[in-house]
Amino acid sequence: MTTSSAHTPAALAEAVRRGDRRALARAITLIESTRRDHRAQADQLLEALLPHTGNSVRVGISGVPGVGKSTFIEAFGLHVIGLGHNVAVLAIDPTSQRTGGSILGDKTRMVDLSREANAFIRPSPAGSTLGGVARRTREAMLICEAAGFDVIVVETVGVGQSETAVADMVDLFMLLLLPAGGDELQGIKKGIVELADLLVVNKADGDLAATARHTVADYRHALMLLRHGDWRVPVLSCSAVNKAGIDQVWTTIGEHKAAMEASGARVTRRSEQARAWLWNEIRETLVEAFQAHPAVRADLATLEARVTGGAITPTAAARALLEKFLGRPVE
Ligand SMILES: Nc1nc2c(ncn2[C@@H]2O[C@H](COP(=O)(O)OP(=O)(O)OP(=O)(O)O)[C@@H](O)[C@H]2O)c(=O)[nH]1
Ligand SMILES: [Mg+2]
Repeated sequence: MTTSSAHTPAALAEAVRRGDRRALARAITLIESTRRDHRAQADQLLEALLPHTGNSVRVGISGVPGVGKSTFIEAFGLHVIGLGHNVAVLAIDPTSQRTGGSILGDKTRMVDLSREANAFIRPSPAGSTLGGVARRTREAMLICEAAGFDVIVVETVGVGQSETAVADMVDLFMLLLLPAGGDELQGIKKGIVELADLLVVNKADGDLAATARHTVADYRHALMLLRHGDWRVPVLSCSAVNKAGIDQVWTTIGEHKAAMEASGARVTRRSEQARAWLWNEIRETLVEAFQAHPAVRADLATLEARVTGGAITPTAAARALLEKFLGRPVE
């Protein structure tokens, strides 16, 4: 990224708003960069785009590996594009570094969707912390909105903390389920089902159709009392491969949007998310500054070793390091 006039944040923002695909990809690359000068440009870009964000349905999708997320998102994306929408698919995958591949590294499996002019698919950014990855995905979501995408899908793999990060940035968090027994049998981590605004049992086809019906009934029974405000969490089924039941998922997302708008919950949820985002930024930035501080760096390894060796308490070590960082005694 250069700072020649054609590439100033203001010019880039304009190009993004015009719907220029290369500008969109470049803008996301800019916000993903960890270089300090890029960060300053990214902040200017986001500031210019911010007034043009917010006009989308933000949907989070999670589910254990193999549940059919990619297949579902392709069918869902094509359905929604058929109705005249523009769909952006983003991903949060904190595991991608370890496995060396990204959640949408299998982008090729969304062949039909990636060929659509009204679709934009972006793999998960690399990152060392979930907070860092989530921050960039959230900003990518805003950029896509400014570029005119009115349906944003944020995908994450259902194996841990990332579901919370996704639920914290979308209007509706949807969990895909397998036609099988309860949460544990499905490999769903505790607490994840409670995050969901919508449950969808996928693979309701062929030999699995009957099991899918039972799974729907079981979850409906188990979730009888689960409400998010006035919203009672629906349990649906679909077959992503047969593209069956996808329309009902989209209709339900529309009902959720209408209900949230009518009650004011959508505005509240988004402003609470913005507040939480502010505090995440403060925490992330503080920790980065702390770790980069020369006096802290000089002593960090030694103090860490003394803590793990049991020679000093974590509290005392933290205090000693914080005093170096702040340059004054800590109360
Ligand atoms: N029978 C049936 N199979 C499906 C359906 N949806 C997906 N599958 C199959 O399930 C397998 C996994 O599907 P994916 O879409 O790759 O699942 P995923 O959740 O994206 O998996 P990861 O990317 O590994 O987390 C593939 O073999 C799909 O063909 C469905 O509706 N019915
Ligand atoms: Mg997948």
